[in-house]
Amino acid sequence: MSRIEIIQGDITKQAVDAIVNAANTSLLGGGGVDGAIHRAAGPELLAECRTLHGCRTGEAKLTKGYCLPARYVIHTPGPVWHSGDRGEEALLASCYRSCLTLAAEHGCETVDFPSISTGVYHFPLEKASRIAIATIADFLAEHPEIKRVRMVCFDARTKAYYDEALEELT
Ligand code: AR6
Repeated sequence: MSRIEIIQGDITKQAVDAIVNAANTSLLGGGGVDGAIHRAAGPELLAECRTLHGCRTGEAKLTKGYCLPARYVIHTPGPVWHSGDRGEEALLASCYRSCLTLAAEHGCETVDFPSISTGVYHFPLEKASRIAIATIADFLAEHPEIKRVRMVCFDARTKAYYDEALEELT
């Protein structure tokens, strides 16, 4: 699937139509990529997030990007990994689908994702990377209007797992 790319980098620096935030259900900020996005976007992002009244795990909500180079931020709370028997895999797939659905509805052609749930939420990276790539590929097959989706991995280890998952697909 040539419309999927994996890069290593900082998602807050990407000039794309939409970046995805690995948020929590409050949508009021936190650590990790969520903290980085709020810091780079500025306080207006938090002000808009306050009007959204949170978001359920596996769903997504869209805001403007404010001081970010990206036009929109799509916020999705990923599942916290427990032991895999609380629907974590289906919820993670739902995060990717919900974000891409919103992106398509808002005319986004380029979308960048961080590795949802694999930081403080402890989703196993190998499983998470396979779910992410398979879900994105399925969505893109039905949505030619989205031109490119990238996984923006913060570190080399994370990137290696997504590279592998993409290779397995092709
Ligand atoms: N660009 C790209 N990826 C990043 C960046 C960045 N600037 N910073 C961190 N990452 P995490 P989660 C990577 O913990 O597991 C927050 O407190 C990071 O290395 O940010 O979904 C929220 O408010 C890792 O690979 O998200 C929630 O409470 C990936 O992003 C909770 O954390 C995800 O790690 C969500 O936990």
